[in-house]
Amino acid sequence: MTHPRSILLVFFLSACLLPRLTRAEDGYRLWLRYDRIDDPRLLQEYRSSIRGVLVYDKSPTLHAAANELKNGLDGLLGQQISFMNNVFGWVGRGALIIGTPTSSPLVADLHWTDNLSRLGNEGFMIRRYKLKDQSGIAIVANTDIGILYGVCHFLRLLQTHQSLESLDITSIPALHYRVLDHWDNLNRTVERGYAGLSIFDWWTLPLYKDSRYTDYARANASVGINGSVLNSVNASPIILTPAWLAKSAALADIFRPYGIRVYLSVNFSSPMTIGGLPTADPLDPAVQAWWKKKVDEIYSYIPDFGGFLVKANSEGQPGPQNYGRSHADGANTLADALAPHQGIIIWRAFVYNESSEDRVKQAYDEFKPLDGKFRNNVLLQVKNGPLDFQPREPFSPLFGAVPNTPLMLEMQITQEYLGFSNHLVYLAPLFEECLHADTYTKGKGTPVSATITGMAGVANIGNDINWCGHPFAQANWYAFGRLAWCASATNLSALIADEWIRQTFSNNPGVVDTLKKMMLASREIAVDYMTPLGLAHIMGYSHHYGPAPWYDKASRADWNPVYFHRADSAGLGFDRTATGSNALEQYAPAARTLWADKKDCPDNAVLWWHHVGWNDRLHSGRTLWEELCHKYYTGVDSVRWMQKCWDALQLSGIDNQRWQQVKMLLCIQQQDAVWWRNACLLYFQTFSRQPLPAGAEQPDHTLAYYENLQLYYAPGTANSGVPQKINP
Ligand code: GCV
Repeated sequence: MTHPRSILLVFFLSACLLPRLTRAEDGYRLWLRYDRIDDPRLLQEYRSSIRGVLVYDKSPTLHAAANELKNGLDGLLGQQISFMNNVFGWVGRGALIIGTPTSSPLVADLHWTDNLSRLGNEGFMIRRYKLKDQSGIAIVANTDIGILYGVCHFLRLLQTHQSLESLDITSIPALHYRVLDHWDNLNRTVERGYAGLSIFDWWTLPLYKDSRYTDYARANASVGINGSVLNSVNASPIILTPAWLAKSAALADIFRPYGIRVYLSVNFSSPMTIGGLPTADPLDPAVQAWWKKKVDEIYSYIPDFGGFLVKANSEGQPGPQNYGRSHADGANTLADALAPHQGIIIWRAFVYNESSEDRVKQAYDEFKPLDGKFRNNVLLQVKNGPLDFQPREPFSPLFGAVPNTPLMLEMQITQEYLGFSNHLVYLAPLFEECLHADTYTKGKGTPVSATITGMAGVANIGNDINWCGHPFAQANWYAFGRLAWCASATNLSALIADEWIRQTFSNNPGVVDTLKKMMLASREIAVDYMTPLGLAHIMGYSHHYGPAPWYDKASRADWNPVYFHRADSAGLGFDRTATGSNALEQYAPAARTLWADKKDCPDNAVLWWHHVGWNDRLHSGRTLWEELCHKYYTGVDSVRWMQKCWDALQLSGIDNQRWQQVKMLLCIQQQDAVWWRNACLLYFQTFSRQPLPAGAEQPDHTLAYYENLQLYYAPGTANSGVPQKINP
């Protein structure tokens, strides 16, 4: 018989151990986790610095800020914090004051007018104050949304265990537009989405307002995202019908207090498909009148509607060229309809036709001559690289090349070409590589970040419980927002990873250190096992998941991997210099010098710019073939290193649920990295005719095996959802 004392002991031990071993954490809270601070000294410091909050939450936005602060402080400090609304009242020691000089007489009493004038409409300050012989912390801004951003930042300081001793923070967004682009279809499939269905449940909107919409808005506001394009750029005209406008309006109402404006992607043929007109010619007066009327109608539903995002004459989408008109003609007609309401047009520059011209040159050729021909409320949205969101590609030559046209930089947060939501790839280094690349368009020191007005990120969000599929994919949403806010600052990837880890996983220095190392290395690791040395677009046709460098069956040449790598018996790579397609010429002369000479070109870009002989030596000292093998093998080894790092964290305090998830996902990543390495090396070996490194792990299958692997899509979901591998 069990002795009652041993039962007690079991209870006691389970109470101590269970939270450590089995505490469940499904990832829903993202980085907005407000668990009680477990460092007693810090908890004490925070509790004595924040004894109460004075806030005048008269507006929905201030109300949202106060709510966030209350949830955050109650959770982090492990006690109820009193919130007071008294306008003229008491300021006690440790009172946290939040407000604008117009809404709060206390803030006006601080006399920080000079500093406030620098903050603009969205910036904030967090500082220590002295008032009526009392001292404390104040979060101030010129606007209510500035206050919400300041509150979120303040909570982040607490979540990441920063000292509040000598606070003096001024933060102003670097870019005006910080927008998420959803590629969500109206049937809730998500183009290039790998985290379930769309979070926007169009069937139950507008009456059913899922609390998830508010959590989405909170998460975005916490990193300063201020716009959301609700539907895919491959847009259904239905989005502009009254029933769907009512649904979008319901979302806009929920997002408004959080500073998020709603935008819609529109189909250029809408005047025909839902308007019943015989044409969508942008210069036809009836078409122009239709757009004006439609836009007026939209503003009757959504008074602060942001505007339209348009993919025109690209990948089968209709556009002005269907009627012999230019992109400027098309954009300007829509812009004229939006201008009276202060709406904008975001016109995408992602265009390429079936032509003999190098695909990466086409967007520049099309849009450069149109510089200065767009209305003031048109922005051109340019992908980070001239091709299509590859693991690595140079910045697009359009940055800095159209000085009279405001630009949005489009990044892909969803990992279409980077292992979907199966692979751990932290994208901040990729985003930063583009933001800080020197275009030289106004002389040395003209980074991409200095040529843009906004940033758009193709969202990686779905209705999976943890929003993004892979627990680490949340970091890419987070990093996008933080980088869009601070676009001109450099070396932020580590800092942002640090913040995200502390908020999402743990403040334990060992955990932070290990995860940061993994995250910072992960993008280069993916490049190594997928597309090293400047290779690009050698993923499987259409789904873009695994390797298929051999593929040449697409209906268009520039959809085939063989078009991009140009392997032959002499060597590998696409000559884009003057002896080849001369895409190089589209860059400023000083930028070209980085890549022009094969001998000087950095190894990581050499196959993008040059056709390199198999036995040519690279900067590493190895021949091209040796270096290619080295990179693919290093990629696999590095994924195994990530697995070891992760395994070592099992008892570090990371919850078991997410620890198990990531462990299994890393197994998939390891398996896929081996697949990439074996398939690519076996294929390129048919051209190099050289052996794989002696003593290295040999492929466990033949090239024919890899070439015949079938990937299966669920019917009707092409480009959305994860393909299944079927062995031949
Ligand atoms: C929305 C790539 C993707 C397409 C995407 C397109 C675009 O080609 O594969 O799914 O379509 O980019 O950005 O418009």
